[in-house]
Amino acid sequence: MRKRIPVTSLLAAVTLGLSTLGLAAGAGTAAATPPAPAHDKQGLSDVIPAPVEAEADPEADFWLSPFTHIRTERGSAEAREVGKYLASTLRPATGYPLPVTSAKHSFLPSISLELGRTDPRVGDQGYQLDVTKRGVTIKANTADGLFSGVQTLRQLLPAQIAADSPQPRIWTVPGGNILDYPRFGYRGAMLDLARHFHEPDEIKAYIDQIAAYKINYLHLHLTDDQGWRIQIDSWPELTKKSGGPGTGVDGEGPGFLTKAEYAELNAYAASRHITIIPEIDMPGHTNAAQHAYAELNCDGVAVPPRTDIEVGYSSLCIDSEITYTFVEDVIRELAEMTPGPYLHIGGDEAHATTDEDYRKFMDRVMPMVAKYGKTIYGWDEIMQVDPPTSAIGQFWDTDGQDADVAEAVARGNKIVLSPANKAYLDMKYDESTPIGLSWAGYVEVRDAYDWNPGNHVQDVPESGVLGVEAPLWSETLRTLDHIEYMAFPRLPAIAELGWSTEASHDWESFRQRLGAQAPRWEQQGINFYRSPQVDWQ
Ligand code: TNX
Repeated sequence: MRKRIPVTSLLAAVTLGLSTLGLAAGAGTAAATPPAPAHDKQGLSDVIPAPVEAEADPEADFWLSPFTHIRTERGSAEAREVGKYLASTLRPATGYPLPVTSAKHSFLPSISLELGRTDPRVGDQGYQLDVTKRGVTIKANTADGLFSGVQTLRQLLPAQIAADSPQPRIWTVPGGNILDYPRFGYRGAMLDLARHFHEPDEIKAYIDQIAAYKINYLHLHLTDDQGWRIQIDSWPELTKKSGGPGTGVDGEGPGFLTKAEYAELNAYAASRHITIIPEIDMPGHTNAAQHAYAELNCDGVAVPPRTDIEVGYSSLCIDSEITYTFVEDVIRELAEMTPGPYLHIGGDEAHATTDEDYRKFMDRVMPMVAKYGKTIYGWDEIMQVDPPTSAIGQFWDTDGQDADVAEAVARGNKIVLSPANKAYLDMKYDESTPIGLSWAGYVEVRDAYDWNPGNHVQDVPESGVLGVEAPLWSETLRTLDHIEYMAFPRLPAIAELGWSTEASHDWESFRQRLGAQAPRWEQQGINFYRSPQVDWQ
């Protein structure tokens, strides 16, 4: 019966809150037991990624109400931003005002975001979340940690919290406490803007989706044979000739990011505690640049544009000085516009460059990255040329071994794991998947989940692993719907591998929790793949 009350205004929401919560007798005490259907309450551990420790207390459930306020630490602008973000995610579905304040109204129920005074295990990304009848307290040492705690809280609320208009219902947060922190500091996703450009709004939508699973890096593959997708002022033909109409696979992926759009994306990502990593792929995958500028070709003749999906045929001209002027200009401008610490220089599949030339090229280019204040990041091939130990290698092999990578790690380099047969979100799920590629095999949800980043690469100990990343190449992808279909549900699998403990790794548990995410994705209109391996709710 209660469900028939149309809640379209705050007033109605207040009325609903009062009557269903028994708050007329005293705000904040929430002593009455609301008649919420029991199955509708989330379990304290029904979270992806699985939390390190969760102890439920069924006597301590908290109900969001029209009186709930969000309290953040006085003096921390960052914590306040997290509070405002939390309020903005909870207001549409609840219709509650949820004011963000730094004042202590101890008589009002609150969600409190506090910095410091944590268990030592919390570190710089973890958090503690305590739910009692009187409120929710999230404690962390950093705003990143608070933001992660907020993502957990969102998942602890019923799925309808993702709706974009007020829902007449009771908003139960299950009682108890959680202590949580990541196994790996780096949990990434990658979008390929070169094969098909994705508009800034689509990228922002993806940022919101991945942030919900505690992904904290977004790698943008900005250049490749088919397109150049980032404005570079000193080489304007790059985007003029290789970023416009007719560029991309089948000539159907036009577009590029202006510097203003790139800055805005970085700011948006930062508001979701995600760091953007830009990639300029070289010395191969460079046809778009060599089409835009004749002088980047050894014979001085511009190459025709390419709209097919071949790889490994292009190479910058290694012995020509103008190549290094070009590369330094691009690295300088990119470093200037990138707040994050990493600059990805690609380095993969340089089959048209000899090994000797590859080394010559990298020996000149890698110091440029350091010169402009960034950390070198590249596909695992860069590990062949003895990069400085600060350089990060992105492992994408399918056979779990690479002697150059193991040697680099032994010297002190760290790697990020993106094995193509596990973590590539552009691989088809099975033979019937309408989009995607299959050169690394089919990757069903269980394939994406059932591996261990800590021992995946032969002779690489867990201490050599910075984290995991799920790349999404765009040869066959055009739209946000396509991105979502390939990322969901595999992206949450990779996110869990990056965050949760090895001891908690359990396919049965994961597939249960994954199935329970479906109503949330439906509320958000996420176009996900209903894998037959999962019982979708
Ligand atoms: C390999 S893996 C590539 C990309 C393709 C991708 C398609 C790697 C570093 N390079 O150029 O887009 O496969 O799955």
